[in-house]
Amino acid sequence: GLNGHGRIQMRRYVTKDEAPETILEALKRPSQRSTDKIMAIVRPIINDVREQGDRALLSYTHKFEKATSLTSPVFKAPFPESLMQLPPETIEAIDISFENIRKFHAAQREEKPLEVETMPGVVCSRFVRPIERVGLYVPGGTAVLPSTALMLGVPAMVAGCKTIVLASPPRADGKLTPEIVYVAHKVGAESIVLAGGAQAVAAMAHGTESVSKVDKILGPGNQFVTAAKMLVSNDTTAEVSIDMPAGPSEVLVIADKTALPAFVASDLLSQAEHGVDSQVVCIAVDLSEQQVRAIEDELHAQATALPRVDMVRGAISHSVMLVTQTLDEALELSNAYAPEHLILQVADSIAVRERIMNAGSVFCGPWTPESVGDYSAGVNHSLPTYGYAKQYSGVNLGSYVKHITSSHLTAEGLKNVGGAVMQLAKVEELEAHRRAVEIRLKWMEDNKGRS
Ligand code: HSO
Ligand code: ZN
Repeated sequence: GLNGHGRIQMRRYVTKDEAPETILEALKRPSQRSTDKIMAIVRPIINDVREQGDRALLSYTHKFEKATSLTSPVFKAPFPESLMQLPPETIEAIDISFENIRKFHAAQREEKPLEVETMPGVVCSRFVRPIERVGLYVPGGTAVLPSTALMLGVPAMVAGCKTIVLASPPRADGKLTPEIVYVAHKVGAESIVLAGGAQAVAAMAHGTESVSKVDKILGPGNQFVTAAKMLVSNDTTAEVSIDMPAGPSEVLVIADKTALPAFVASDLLSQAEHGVDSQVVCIAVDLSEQQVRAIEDELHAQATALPRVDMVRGAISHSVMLVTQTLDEALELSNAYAPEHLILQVADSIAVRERIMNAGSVFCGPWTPESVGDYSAGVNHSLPTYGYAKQYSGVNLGSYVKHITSSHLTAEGLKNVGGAVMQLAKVEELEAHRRAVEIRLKWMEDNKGRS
């Protein structure tokens, strides 16, 4: 159970004493509820919202969020000031974070189109356009997450998306967290959908009487939200894409002898408090029994003093401490695990970072707790989990745009490349393709000297 009172401690393995399979097994993510079961729950919800629109959306919100007083599922901008009343210190914190996230994502813009002359007279180019309408899902649940609204909304604004729809489950009193409304206002959101779960995803994917249909849905969520995103993105009638599959949050900390046990423990705990299904991993490089103990003691002491100690207990119960002999071994394990967040509390963290192949976001050195990236440094916190850092990037400016390529040939260019085109068309027996070149080359021949 979650309410135990025993010592809060990760399972510990000394890698040289174990078979490699044991270590890989220990690094397995906790298994998720079967996707089939989740899909079976989510599918009828999506169908209801698609067919019944607002009526279904509202009734699911009444049922799941207990927000029975809610009579409309959407707030349209401009949002009234009364919905964003906040203490000045919160406004200031949001403003600082907003500005840093804006700066870092604005720097990801490609200022001018890419242009390459592949052969004389054959010019290939590529340019960027924003995705027109995006739907940003901000989870509710055990914590309010205005920071997630920032991480999803600011890059959408920077990219120039025309319609930004934000969805988040309302509180039981039917209201929305004022911080989220303030962020929605700052990023220029068109509307806020007061709904969560599969029903919110369905509403943005298909559109309802009052919810604008979007072209892409981004943002983290529980297994129902993730399943719904997967279903709508596979449904050709929805014409919508998604950012990436999402799983529970994770952190991996690599600590060597230079690391302070108290700092290491604090980073492990800031991830563990997200939820009982969070996973945290600590790789201790060449630490003595006493040094490993020091981290474990700190973990227990700091954990028991936390308000969310029950979450922490759950998370730590399936988390691991690995003690390796070398940094090489630690990096190999970390790259195999592909953590969402990787914290390097090692000597010369910047040099070590060069050797990271798989991770969502890397935090370097003793003065860079994950929390700074979660909120305010400027990097994005919407990152690939569950090992997907092997093939996915976290949310970034590129998540909100698409690239269009273009080619422009001169007559000279067509002469230069036309032979290759005609030959390949011949190989593929696509005669119309071949003739589209031939007819032009012939025209040039016939009109020689005339222009
Ligand atoms: N660490 C979380 C993001 C977050 N932390 C939001 C605090 N608020 C997942 O990357
Ligand atoms: Zn966090």
